[in-house]
Amino acid sequence: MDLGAITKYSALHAKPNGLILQYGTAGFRTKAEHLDHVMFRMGLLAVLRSKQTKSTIGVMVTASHNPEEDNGVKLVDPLGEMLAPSWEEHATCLANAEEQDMQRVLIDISEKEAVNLQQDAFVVIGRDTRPSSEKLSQSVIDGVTVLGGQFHDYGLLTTPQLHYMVYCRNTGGRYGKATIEGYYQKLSKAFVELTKQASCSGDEYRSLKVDCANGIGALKLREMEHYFSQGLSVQLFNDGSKGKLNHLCGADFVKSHQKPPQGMEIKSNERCCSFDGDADRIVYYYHDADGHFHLIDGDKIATLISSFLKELLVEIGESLNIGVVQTAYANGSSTRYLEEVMKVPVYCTKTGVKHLHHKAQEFDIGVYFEANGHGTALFSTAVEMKIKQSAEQLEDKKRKAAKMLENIIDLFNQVRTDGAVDSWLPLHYSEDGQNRVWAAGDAISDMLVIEAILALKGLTVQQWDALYTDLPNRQLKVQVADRRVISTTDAERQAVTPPGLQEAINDLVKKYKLSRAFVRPSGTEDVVRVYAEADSQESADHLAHEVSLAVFQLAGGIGERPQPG
Ligand code: G16
Repeated sequence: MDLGAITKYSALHAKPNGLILQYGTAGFRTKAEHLDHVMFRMGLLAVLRSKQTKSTIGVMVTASHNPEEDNGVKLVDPLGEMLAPSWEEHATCLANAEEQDMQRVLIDISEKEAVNLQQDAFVVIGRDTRPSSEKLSQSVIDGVTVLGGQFHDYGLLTTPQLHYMVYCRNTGGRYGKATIEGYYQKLSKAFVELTKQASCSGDEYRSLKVDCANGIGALKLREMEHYFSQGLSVQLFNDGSKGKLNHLCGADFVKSHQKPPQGMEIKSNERCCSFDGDADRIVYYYHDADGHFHLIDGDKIATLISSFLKELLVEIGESLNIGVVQTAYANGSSTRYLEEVMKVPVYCTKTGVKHLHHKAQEFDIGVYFEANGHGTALFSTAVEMKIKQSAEQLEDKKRKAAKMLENIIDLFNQVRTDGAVDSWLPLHYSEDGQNRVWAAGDAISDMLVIEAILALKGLTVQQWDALYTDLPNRQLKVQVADRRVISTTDAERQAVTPPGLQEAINDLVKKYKLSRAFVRPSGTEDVVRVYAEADSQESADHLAHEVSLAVFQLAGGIGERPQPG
């Protein structure tokens, strides 16, 4: 370690005195002007992680659904997964070390993690379309180079595309080519193969309107569309040519405001979807003949996918265990439908795909989606092996179903292991010895999976929506002086602190039918999130407002008191 060079460069990326940031739900996020030092230091940390794992590590510069003025950084571990929790702690320590302590923290991490500093390091970098992203990714590069790491800067990418690049590189190209064309070809091939088998291929199934949140999704979908145009034609809106990133559009806006994005004309019963700012989330929606807006969120996406997978397994004659993982935001109706109608076990974890992913790994097939549209399906190595054998051996009808399942696995952007992962990965992290490797939730791949399933099943968007009726719900944000005063338990469904808050919520919930409410500090924005559901929209709105007032009073609200409606 050339400590002199690190000190010199670090001074060029100096930390504002006293600024404290946490590695939150999905990395660091705050106003872009506060992030230069964090980016430089995450470049350093990525080099250490790369040396320790003898693998390529990814650094994505993005603040995803946050406003354009924010930015952030997510680190990607060797198999395309989120950074390991122990390294999240290192990241927080390094980002918050005052200038004079930075070297010591760096050395501490190297010693604690037994990093061989002589080992080569390789880091791949991607960024979203925010005005601040290019400069901030240059700060990452400064951090990488000052520690002697090699790097490849992919420039503009969606977050899932960077995950793809990381595991392509760490699997020596065996999974796919670590290029943007490689990604387009891999997903499109699986999609086109699948949709060829669809008997419903009329225009209704072939066209989709996509709101790209004025973000990176627009650029990438435009580059990709001709690869899959045989099976689907997409019309892009909010493509960044005029509007602001995530402003009045995008998956987060549509989900939390329960209304269509601006800048998109929707005719009745047209199928539409929205990506978020870095294209790792997707939600669907449509207007019915009476002009009412219907949202189809991550819960209904999980239901569609898990029911399709279950049907395929029945056709193949395999009884493998499927589980669905949700968070506290999952609509009560979705949980009931999955458990009571589909007879699928459902589990609830804390917010953040890293938590859902972990739980989903316990099943042969684990489908996990947050209500906000972030999710995917995981297939164990055992499933992949069985399906592969079935695709080769079974009689016609079963073979067809097995082939479909193989294509679905590819389309989920999941690494197919052929059971030989050990021999070609420098390091793997399987906790149960099953060698599972994974794909991140990816709006583009999820969109293609959903479109393929709808076409194969001959389902219209209205029929999909009609699987069950969502309980009316409302999400609100409350500003408090320090959101860390709120701590939670039971997968974030109960508040532990501040004292009295949970009791207040319990009393409020009792006033409404079929009601539920919870609060939690956001891990990506400086707000407390409030969720409420009840038997009518009016009740859900009232309950959410009353809970917001309780948070404001008991958790140190700042600014204007929450207003009704
Ligand atoms: C990130 C995480 C998601 C999480 C969301 C909101 O999404 O990847 O798992 O649901 O933040 O988290 P919070 O409520 O803690 O702010 P994205 O799309 O912004 O990266």
